[in-house]
Amino acid sequence: MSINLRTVYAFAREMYPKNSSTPVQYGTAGFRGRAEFLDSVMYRMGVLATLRSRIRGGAVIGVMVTASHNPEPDNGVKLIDPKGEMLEASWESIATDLANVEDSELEAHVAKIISDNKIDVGSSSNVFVGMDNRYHSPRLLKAVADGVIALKGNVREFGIVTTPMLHFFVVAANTRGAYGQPTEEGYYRKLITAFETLRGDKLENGNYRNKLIFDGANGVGARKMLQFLKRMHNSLQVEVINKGDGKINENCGADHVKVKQAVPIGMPIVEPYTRCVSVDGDADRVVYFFTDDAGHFRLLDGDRIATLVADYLMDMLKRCDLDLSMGLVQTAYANGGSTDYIANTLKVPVACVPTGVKHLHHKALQYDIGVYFEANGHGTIIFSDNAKCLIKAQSETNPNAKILLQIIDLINETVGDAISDMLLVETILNSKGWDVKDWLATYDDLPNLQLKIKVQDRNVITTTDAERVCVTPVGLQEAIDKVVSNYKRGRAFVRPSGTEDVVRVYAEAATKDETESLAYEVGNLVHQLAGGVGPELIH
Ligand code: G16
Repeated sequence: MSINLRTVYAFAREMYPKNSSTPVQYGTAGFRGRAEFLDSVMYRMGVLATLRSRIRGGAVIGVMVTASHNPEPDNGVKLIDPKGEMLEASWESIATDLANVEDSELEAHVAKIISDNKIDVGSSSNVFVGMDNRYHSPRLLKAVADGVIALKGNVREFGIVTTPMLHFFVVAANTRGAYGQPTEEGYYRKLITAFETLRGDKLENGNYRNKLIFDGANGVGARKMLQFLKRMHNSLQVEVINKGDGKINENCGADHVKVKQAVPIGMPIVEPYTRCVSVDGDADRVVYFFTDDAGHFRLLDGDRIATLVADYLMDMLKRCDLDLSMGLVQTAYANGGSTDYIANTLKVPVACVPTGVKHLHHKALQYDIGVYFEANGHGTIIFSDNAKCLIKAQSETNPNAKILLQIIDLINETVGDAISDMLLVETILNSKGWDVKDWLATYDDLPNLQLKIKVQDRNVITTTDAERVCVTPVGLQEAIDKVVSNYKRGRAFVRPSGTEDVVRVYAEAATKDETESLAYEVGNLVHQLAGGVGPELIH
């Protein structure tokens, strides 16, 4: 196959010219920003995915058009490597450079990527693309597809899917069906079969009730949850809210519920302690919440899911008589209460890494069973090949190992998957006979608060030690330390967001009032020392 790189430039000039001179950067989860400036980035990521597939011997690469938890005017793109992981770190800078070159330099730049990486441009290339339900996503998806076509790659469009569905399709295709069938039906079938086999006819148990409210954030997660329900055999009663009538993520969804610590818009009046779930705009994160009988909002976030799952899996390993290493991976956002519980009660090794699923996933691969969750509800569990082999062998004689095999099938190991995670939580709560009260009673969260600070250039903030220590601007960390030392059980850190143009502040302390005061003190320090813009600190 002969490829004329002139085509890459011609397409760009005619259809996807670069319309912004503001540099863009491959951030926490790919590129993100206002949709009107992303056409050229999308086209170029189609080009890059095609090259990436070629360098990986024609394995499928995924490109997901989504801005996940961001507001409606934003969009973005996440690249998925052949094993379902986020794009390899060394290619992030290649992606950033490619996204920023001028149109006139594009042809030469692509030629350089090809020669630097010794890519055989005549070889086959396969790219899967999917999108969320933002109104600008179809336009941007077409730009990605044209990028693939410009380099004569094969493109398969999946339309509107959740991010974790696309990860699933990529891995299913690259394992030639061993992981599942690379179709929507294949995805539903695998998860529903595992869930319903685990549940059997025991729909309720102890304090567990078979009913929940599902906040779909007006995103693709709502649509797909409805598809799940159509195919399930009444094994779970779910009332879906925020199905798509309002704006994506606006006053609803996992990010809103977690950060604002408040119920989403559109909540029906429900009995106290009713289990409620919120997912984000592309359904790769999930948090639980409920309102108690005093009308107080209570959150069960990613830390809670991680501890519930780790506890359950440890118990299952004992029942299976298997000695496998298990580790739990968190980020600096993990509540101090959860970290104490994991280390001192569960006695599971716990690691802290920088924000971003790519970091957590990478670390979790070091264990036989790696449980990773960000506090915002983004996470999954991964089982090594060794663990899977041992569990399979044990399942010949041990019924618990059979259950564990179904649990593995229920989990989307490729990436955090809100619906799969929710089905897993439901399975565990059911098996324990727990309601949300029992779950919440496992440990106490420290009160915590997040703020967003607008600054001129968020990159003036740099961090180390898994983002817990701020390196620049010089003097900021000393000032934070001084403030924190005045608060009982106080902890705070600051970091630039990799998905929004803000600096994030996290604070926790012994009481709610102290937490608020600490967060605002640290927020003011950022505002003063890191070039704050505008008067307010945004909660
Ligand atoms: C993405 C990443 C998450 C990260 C979140 C916020 O989530 O996948 O790992 O926690 O962004 O990142 P930041 O604080 O850097 O803005 P999503 O759900 O938006 O794709």
